[in-house]
Amino acid sequence: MSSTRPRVLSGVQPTGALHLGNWLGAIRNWVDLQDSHDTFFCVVDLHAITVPHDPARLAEDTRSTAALYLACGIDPQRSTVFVQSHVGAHSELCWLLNCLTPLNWLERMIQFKEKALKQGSDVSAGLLDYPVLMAADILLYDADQVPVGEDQKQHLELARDIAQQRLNARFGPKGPDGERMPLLKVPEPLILKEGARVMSLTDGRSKMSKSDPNEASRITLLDPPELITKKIKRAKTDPQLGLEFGNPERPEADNLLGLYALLSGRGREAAAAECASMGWGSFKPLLAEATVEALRPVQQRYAELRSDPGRLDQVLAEGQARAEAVADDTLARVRQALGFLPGPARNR
Ligand code: AQP
Repeated sequence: MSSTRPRVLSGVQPTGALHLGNWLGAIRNWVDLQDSHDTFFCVVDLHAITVPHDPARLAEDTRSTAALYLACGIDPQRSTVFVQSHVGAHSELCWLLNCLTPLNWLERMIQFKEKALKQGSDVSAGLLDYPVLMAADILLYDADQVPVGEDQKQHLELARDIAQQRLNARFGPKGPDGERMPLLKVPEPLILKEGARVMSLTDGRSKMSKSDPNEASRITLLDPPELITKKIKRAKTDPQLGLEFGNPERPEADNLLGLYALLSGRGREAAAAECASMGWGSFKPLLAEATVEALRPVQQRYAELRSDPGRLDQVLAEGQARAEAVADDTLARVRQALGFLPGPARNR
């Protein structure tokens, strides 16, 4: 890990079994980033309780998510892998940022409106506050870049506004000419390559999601081969022969062909040529086989990791220590800039 590399931070919520969207849209890209970036990956368990959650599942989902990061190729020697709630600075910076963030900035967040709508009257203040916690996650690590999908662009923009307009412009240390200098780094979005959006197997127009009540809508990374084959067999299709990309009338063809291109390793052009005149009945077994084969090594590594819980605990403890070293430093800078009296243990 070299400190001269741009730093990135990202995470997934432990809100259930990770699926192909989480893998192809996020974690697979993180694996490549390890070659070029200083990488921090956390399991964002504090975010997971912004919607109703089951305490009996949270710890298990947190462990399985962390184990899947490693099974997918995140290397704890090269990346800092940790659990968000293990680093207290996330909650504390979130509070400080809360007090500086205008309420109406949060009220216009699209994800809040969508998720709030789904929950009816039982919407927590935490759901509204989700993007401020996300801003704290990012800003604590002086991240240069944040990998974002379409759905998270607005939240990153908010994190940038909080850093720039509410912290740096108001509380940044004054330079010799009286101008304010940056207190926090303002992160840039890192737009990632193809595979960014995987759609539901039962509706090609909505994204594959952990919270979709219909389990047939997603393939999880731990689904056994028979279940993968069954889900693909039942996936929604259309009456047309031949698979193709980019036809707005055929979102399922676009999605499933995209999955085949990625999971088989053939790439989009070769996959499109191979399947251009193929019927669904021939295509689906091909996609099922490619999916099973792509997930096989991930599932093998996952089983190994889960059979040795001490190893995962050790990775997370080391990750916590490395993350805390950076996060506590940033928090101390912000506390000082905001005028807090240092406590005895914070005498810096
Ligand atoms: N369908 C998807 N296609 C591509 N990328 C996806 N991601 C999620 N779904 C897809 C990416 O996975 C990362 C972590 O997501 P998250 O768990 O923090 O939250 P999410 O985006 O809300 O994912 P889900 O599965 O839809 O979870 P629930 O249902 O719990 O809200 C992010 O980088 C995301 O872009």
